[in-house]
Amino acid sequence: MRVFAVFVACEASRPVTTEVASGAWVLPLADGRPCRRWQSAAVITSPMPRSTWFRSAVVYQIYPRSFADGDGDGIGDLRGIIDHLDHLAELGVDVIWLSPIYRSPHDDNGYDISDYEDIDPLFGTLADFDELLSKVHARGMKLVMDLVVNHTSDEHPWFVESRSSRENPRRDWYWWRPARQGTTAGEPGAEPTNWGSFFSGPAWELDPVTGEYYLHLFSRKQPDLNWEQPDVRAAVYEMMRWWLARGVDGFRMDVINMISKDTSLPDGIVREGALYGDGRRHYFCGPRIHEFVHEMHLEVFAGCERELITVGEMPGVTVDDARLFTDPQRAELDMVFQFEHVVIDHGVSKWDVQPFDLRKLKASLGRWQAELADIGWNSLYWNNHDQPRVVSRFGDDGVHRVDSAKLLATVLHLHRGTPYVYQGEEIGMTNAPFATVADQHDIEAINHYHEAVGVGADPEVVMRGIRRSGRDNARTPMQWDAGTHAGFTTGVPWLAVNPNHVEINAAAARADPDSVFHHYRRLIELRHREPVVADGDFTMLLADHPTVYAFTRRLEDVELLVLANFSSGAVDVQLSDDLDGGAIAAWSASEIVLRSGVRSSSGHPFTLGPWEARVHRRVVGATA
Ligand code: TEU
Repeated sequence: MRVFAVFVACEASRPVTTEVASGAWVLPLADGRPCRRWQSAAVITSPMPRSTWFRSAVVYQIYPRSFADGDGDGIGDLRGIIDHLDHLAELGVDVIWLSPIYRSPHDDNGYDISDYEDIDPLFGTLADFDELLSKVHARGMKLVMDLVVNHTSDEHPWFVESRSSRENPRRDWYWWRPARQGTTAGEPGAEPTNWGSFFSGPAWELDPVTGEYYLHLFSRKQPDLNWEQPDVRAAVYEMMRWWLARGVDGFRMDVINMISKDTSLPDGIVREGALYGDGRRHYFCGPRIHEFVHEMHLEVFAGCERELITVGEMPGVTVDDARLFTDPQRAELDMVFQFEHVVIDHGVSKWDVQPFDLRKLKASLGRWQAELADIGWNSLYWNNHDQPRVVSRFGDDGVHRVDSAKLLATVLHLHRGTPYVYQGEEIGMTNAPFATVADQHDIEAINHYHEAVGVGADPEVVMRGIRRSGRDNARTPMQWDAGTHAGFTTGVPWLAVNPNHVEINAAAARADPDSVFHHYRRLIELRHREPVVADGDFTMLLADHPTVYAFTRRLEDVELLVLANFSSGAVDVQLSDDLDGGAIAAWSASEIVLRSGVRSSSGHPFTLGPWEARVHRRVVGATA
């Protein structure tokens, strides 16, 4: 780590920047002699340029509650993860991201934390965690924690103190405001702003003890921290350093682009038919967001010489924002999770599902590839614990389930960026057949259901939206085998296992060399083997084709051509007008390094069968 001292000896003088040994005591020199009259000094550490190891890495996300239950209580835990590390080692992933395992009342399944430095007994103990970490490292993998610091649980001691009285020293660790002027606290519309919460209802909760409202962008049991308060930031950085010192390899940062709010707290626009104002423009990438994220980098990561990874979850982030957040020169984050490609089938809301349009998907992903080509870095994902299963969403979870699952993997993993595999995606798990709201566990869907039906919506229509978009689709227990409860637990699962586990399960997939599981294993191998996959330039082809996703990757003289047919019918791919002529000739001699799906019998080199995907490789200039 390099350390620079910047001294301003006196007003007139130009600041003096001197590189010094880290940790050394220094005194400014004026005219060569120690000078005691210096006015101000700043020590800046220009962080070491961070290694970009993550570019050829693949991350596997575990949702501990649903991964594997080691003690039979029906809820997944750390023991269950330890018992299944071989599954991940065989898949070949490099990093494991754990959704929250900290002490929590589980109002939002752990994204409401009451103690950042302890493991929830549901999941195990700190000793179990250390055992897991050492076994992950022993297999050459890394482990990333989920950092949830936009909000805490309302049972976190910080909030318990803060709500205790208006004079409490931690009062401004959260956002407290009196009722809107001219209103009486508790009346509808008396909330300080008209913002709606992501989990339905207003984003402000009146606290009877002090008669003031506190802000909660998510559930009322998830009060937002006030990052304007430097002590809040210092406490968060200290907690992060504590986990780094314990050996973790980085953080996935929950809604991190919401930590800076417009402190004047203006009302949001009320869209037609909406119950509340849309406050997002007042807290998505707020005024001090880059300052906070950079400060976090300097305070937590700059001093750490281990290879770490940081990814910020950022609903609503734009490519321009992402270029700033992920530009290594700016020392902020390695990558962000953007949401554009996971809202392309959203109508007025996520519950109003629109038909899938491949051109829209290509337009969005193509733009992120192009815009982060020269600066920054992309994350690549279809699934996580908040999104419905991609094979049911953009693929075909019926007769073409296996082929469409493989195709979706090929398309995603061959883009330029770091791929994320969500548990169950590697065996082609699908959305679940939820009948009624009683089958739901997720606070977002349950609150939405009651709010919508409460204002007269048809319950079946609301349930249809939840079946398509609900987060519980991603949270049904991992399907390990065809046995009772899919081998997830010897107890009663907290959420029903998808009945299709009889067919779709890890044991069957690992035993079948042609399964989705082994396709993912080959894709990950390809990324580890071929530098063009990690670093090759991306060029979109056939952007307007309604069912074919086609692009090239090029690094020096190695080029890949990826072709994927997002339909159940065969399709002829006309490439020539996209490449410098003679495309067919140029590629038909190429080697196919990965293929999945039904080959077309047409014999035309570029006819793709239903849900067929291919990866061609050629060395440019090499003659056949
Ligand atoms: O998600 C933030 C977020 O954008 C989602 O809540 C999203 O709005 C919704 O689920 C998509 O429909 C993060 C976590 O990933 C999520 O699980 C938490 O519920 C949320 O933050 C609050 O911590």
